[in-house]
Amino acid sequence: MAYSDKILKKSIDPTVHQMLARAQELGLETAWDRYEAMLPECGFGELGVCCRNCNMGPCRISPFEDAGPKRGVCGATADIIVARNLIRMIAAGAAAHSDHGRDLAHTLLMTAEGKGGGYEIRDEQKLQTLAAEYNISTEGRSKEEIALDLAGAVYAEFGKQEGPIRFSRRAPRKRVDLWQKLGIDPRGVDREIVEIMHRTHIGVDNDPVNLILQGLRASIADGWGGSMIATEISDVLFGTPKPTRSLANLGVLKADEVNIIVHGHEPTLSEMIVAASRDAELLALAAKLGAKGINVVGLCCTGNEVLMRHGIPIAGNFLQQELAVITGAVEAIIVDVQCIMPALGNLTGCFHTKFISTSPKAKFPGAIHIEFHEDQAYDIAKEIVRGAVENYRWRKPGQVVIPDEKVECLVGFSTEAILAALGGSLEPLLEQIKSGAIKGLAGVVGCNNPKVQHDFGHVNLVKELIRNNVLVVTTGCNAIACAKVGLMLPEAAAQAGDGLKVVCQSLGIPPVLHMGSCVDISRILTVCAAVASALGVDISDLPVAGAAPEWMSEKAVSIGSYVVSSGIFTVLGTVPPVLGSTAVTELLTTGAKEAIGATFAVEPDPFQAAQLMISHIEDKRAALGL
Ligand code: SF4
Ligand code: MSK
Repeated sequence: MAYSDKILKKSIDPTVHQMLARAQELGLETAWDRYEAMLPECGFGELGVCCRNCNMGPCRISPFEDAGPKRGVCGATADIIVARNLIRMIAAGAAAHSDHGRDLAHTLLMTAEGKGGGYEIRDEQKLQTLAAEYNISTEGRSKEEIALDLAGAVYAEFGKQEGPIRFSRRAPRKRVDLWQKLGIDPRGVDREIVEIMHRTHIGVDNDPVNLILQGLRASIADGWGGSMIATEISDVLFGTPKPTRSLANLGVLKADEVNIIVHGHEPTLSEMIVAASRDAELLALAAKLGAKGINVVGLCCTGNEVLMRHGIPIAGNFLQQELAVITGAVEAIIVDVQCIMPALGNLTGCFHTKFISTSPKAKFPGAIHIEFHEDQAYDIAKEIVRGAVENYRWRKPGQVVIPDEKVECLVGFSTEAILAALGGSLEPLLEQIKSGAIKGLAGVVGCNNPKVQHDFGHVNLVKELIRNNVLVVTTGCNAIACAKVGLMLPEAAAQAGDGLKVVCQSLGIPPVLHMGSCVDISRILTVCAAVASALGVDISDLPVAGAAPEWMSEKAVSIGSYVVSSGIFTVLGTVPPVLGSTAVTELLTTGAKEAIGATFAVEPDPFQAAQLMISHIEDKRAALGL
């Protein structure tokens, strides 16, 4: 079918074209329509120069040299306002990741106490490793006893008032020394977030550099704290991902089965929904109602969690959430926290789809709220799945339009799985980097954003990197974009440069490795730290770069900040709201290099972005004498 230019420009994904045309036909709006209705977006907001931090304002600083106010009522300049706004974004992003980590610690605690309604400790090896890291004795103790102590220890990290957080010491010594020298070696993430909120209150910290440093400190507490705890404890509870095959894109929805979408971020609920979907009683009920089975699929990072661990198919990334509902084939979309559009309430009301919220922290207009509690996890999950199955009878087959596209992928590349693929040690990877077969590593992550063509930046940046022998590791919505175009198949090695191609072919791995959800960027930090320590250098010395081509969330601001604070040059594809301050912009794009050995760059064109990353990698290779 031929689609209008307007539709084609919105995405490179054919399922998006098809479903946007379908939305038009049905008179339904999506994020793209709402984005257009928002134009022109507020110029003050785009520049980051609007302040609402007290009720003498709102104040906005004129970007014009010769006209308009240059100070807020309190005297705050554009530099102060931009810096304050930016670090409040970091605070929100770090809070989201870290609260996710805290919930996992809670689930571990409940499980260890025997109150985890269906959860168990699946990766005892990782439990032992983490216990050793925390100096928890394991000798002659049950896994529950060890888990109880571990849960207590990681819980305590969040509110730690003084002293380092444990996982931050996974970073190379040189990096830790630098953090200490700059005064940004973080305490517990809760404390760092509170301090951001305090410092950005009217009349507290009014030094842009001092403000940004606190933002970096909170972000490090996220990356090397809250997020890393989320990843590690998820692995203990649900198993560390191993390579597994699956499918990606809207074509994973099935015309003859009950379709259940899990969407959001935490694995706690989705793990149980997957388990409940295999319950014999519910399968029998589905059959009785004429469905051939129960098909659970994922969206966004909750989807990534169950994709990585169970090979549950992934229906799409952030901007596809509404499109999945518009297929008319979804019995229930079950959500927990983060990246869930409140628009789903209205939209699901146009179909038979049940929109079910489960977290006490995240309620939505138009949603049915069935609160999830870990101590009754399986029973609640079963009730939710039962509701979805019973809803199958209300599906209107005439309203169902499911795109055909679904693409195979090989996922599940946790740090441990990468090591296993390499034969148990990093040495073969280091050898390939030293020989130049692999030029370096790139972490490409982040969201979708209707400001740019959906998936265009993600896919083209990654293709360009692998073509130039850069091995790509990915998480979040970039990972889903790559899976949808076949970049996560070992066969995609054919699209890589000669050196990377041979390495991938000999190991049987794709040139783009799916490392998990947004919090699992902590896995990328762990790999970089291990490589740097093996070479006796800092992370900032490595031929490594990061990118978020289509980012939109505050979590992405925290991620970018902790990645740069860890010494990794990072290219953003959409512009952060900082351009209203030359001082802050210069600090982030140039000044940070001297202080922390890495900077941000902003480059919307993915081909140019790839060049920036490749030339950075080349420079680092040269400095290492490679
Ligand atoms: Fe205006 Fe200052 Fe209040 Fe911000 S803190 S709203 S700049 S008076
Ligand atoms: S889901 S934070 S849109 S990557 Fe993690 Fe995707 Fe960004 Fe949400």
